[in-house]
Amino acid sequence: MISPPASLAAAALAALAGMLMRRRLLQSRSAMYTLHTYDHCPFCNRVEYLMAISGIPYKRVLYGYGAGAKPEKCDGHGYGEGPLHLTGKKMLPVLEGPGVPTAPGTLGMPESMEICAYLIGQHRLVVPCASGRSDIKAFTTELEAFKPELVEARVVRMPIVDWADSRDVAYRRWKKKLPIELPTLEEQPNLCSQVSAKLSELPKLLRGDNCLNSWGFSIDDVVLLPLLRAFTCVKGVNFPAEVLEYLRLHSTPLEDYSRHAC
Ligand SMILES: N[C@@H](CCC(=O)N[C@@H](CS)C(=O)NCC(=O)O)C(=O)O
Repeated sequence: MISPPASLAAAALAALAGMLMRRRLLQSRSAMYTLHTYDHCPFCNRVEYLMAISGIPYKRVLYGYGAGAKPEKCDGHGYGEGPLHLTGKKMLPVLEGPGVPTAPGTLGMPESMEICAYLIGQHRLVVPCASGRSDIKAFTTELEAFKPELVEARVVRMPIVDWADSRDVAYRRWKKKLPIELPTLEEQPNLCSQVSAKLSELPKLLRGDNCLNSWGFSIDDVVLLPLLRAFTCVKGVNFPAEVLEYLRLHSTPLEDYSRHAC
């Protein structure tokens, strides 16, 4: 018969071994993810923020935005195959990796929130669901309204793979039903100061430690961060220090637009 202290020690050792095995399994799995992504895409950015903040390593594969669009269906815009080989659709993000659930005949999992849900479950992440807070909803709607006029003509000027080919920008303009020719950029001080004023309301919505809720980083943050980040390409918009810290511009693989703001 094993004495109580010896059985306790054996149980502790078994628990430790189990923990180490689980950690090794997670590490080896997570290192094998590939995220097919557009740097500018807010849906893709959700997944990238979640993975970066949760410390899940992944390989980034970026695509030109026009690649995979069929010219015969897009008034002559588009070229090549792009991400079509992944799911048959020209739609990102797509997560690829061992164990990632995929529909028959596809290579990866689409849909940003499904990818987030999968990662949260698979890695036992503590990322609480959306809170439904009405103040966050109002802030998001009001900020989003400035995006077409301030962000659209600037984001396509960011030096990212998404726009490396002039056909990428042309496809974007066609997709957004805008004149294909990019307009000359004009300073928009009025709109910039309205956005700056809106951003100055955000710190009081950040009730947690560098996050929206007191219970920690959550889906509310995953959804809001990409919208905020979009405005970093606009010169003339002021981000309060707390908002800049919240944006974590240097802790994700996303391009830091603020260095190229125009
Ligand atoms: N419901 C999808 C939407 C993803 C989505 O709309 N992605 C855009 C980029 S922001 C896309 O791939 N668009 C392809 C195109 O417009 O050609 C998700 O949440 O992942």
